[in-house]
Amino acid sequence: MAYFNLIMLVFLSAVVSAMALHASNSLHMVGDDFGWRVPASPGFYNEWASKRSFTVGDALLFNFTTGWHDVTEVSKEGYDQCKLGDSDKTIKDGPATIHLTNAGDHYYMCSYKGHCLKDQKLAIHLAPTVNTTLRSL
Ligand SMILES: *[C@@H]1O[C@H](CO)[C@@H](O)[C@H](O)[C@H]1NC(C)=O
Ligand SMILES: *[C@@H]1O[C@H](CO)[C@@H](O)[C@H](O)[C@H]1NC(C)=O
Ligand SMILES: [Cu+2]
Repeated sequence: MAYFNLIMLVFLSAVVSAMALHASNSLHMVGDDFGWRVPASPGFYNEWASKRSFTVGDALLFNFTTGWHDVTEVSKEGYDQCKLGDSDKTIKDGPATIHLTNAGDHYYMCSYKGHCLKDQKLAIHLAPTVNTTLRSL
């Protein structure tokens, strides 16, 4: 009987930690209700980002109308200069969800002419995941 209880306890703690792990993954709506388009003020998206924290396992939702905008992850250089690199992959269909898997700095821009220069671009810092499975044992 005690053995059975122990098994149940291990099982339940596994379920709880799996839930904790899942709950820590958030979907960030880029620009909130404004969505992903040319902002009215420069620095709009980085101001949005500065109020949030991003962790591996999270996702970004770029809400835009297909044919009006797009989104590409670019290098820091590409971000600074508003230029796509040769191997950069543009997502043309909106809304677009991008899953965040590698910790570190990530840069995004719209490739429509002039949009990035008007600050339709975003830089985020992605923190490594906290291993809640390990913590709860
Ligand atoms: C994207 O923006 C449109 C227009 O503002 C809105 O109706 C729609 O609900 C948004 N999509 C998501 C996934 O939030
Ligand atoms: C957390 O750590 C456990 C035990 O080392 C490992 O099995 C599991 O894959 C890790 N989970 C993540 C999300 O890194
Ligand atoms: Cu655009």
